[in-house]
Amino acid sequence: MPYDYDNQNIFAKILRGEIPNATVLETEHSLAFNDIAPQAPVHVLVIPKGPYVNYDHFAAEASDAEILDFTRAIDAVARKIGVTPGAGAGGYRLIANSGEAGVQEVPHLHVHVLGGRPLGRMLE
Ligand code: DGP
Repeated sequence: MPYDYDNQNIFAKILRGEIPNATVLETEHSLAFNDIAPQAPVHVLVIPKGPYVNYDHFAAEASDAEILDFTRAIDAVARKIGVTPGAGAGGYRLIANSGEAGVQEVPHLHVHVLGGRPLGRMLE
């Protein structure tokens, strides 16, 4: 299935510098910034710089370098904001909403990094 990337989505505008963001970390292929509507004391979004709609698209078409960079960028963010398990804050949760049923609002792949408080059980 071809992936239809919308160049006007809000994260594309952030990547082009058309909308400001509170950058947490930037790497060659990834950008991390604070969520505008935080759901926890720590709520960072990590996005690949490439035009990928969702995880499905990214996994299918991103280069190995992009995938490695993105994977490591998520870990680097957790370390930088001090939520890695054992670092005091007690860990974090990663969420990548994908598609309609996943209630993905912004059609550019993003991983939510949530932490800074006990997050409770999500899945029973
Ligand atoms: P999702 O439902 O997974 O697509 O969540 C999209 C997230 O993006 C949501 O938590 C709010 C955040 N968001 C939306 N617009 C902006 C924006 O302009 N700047 C920032 N920093 N975050 C945004």
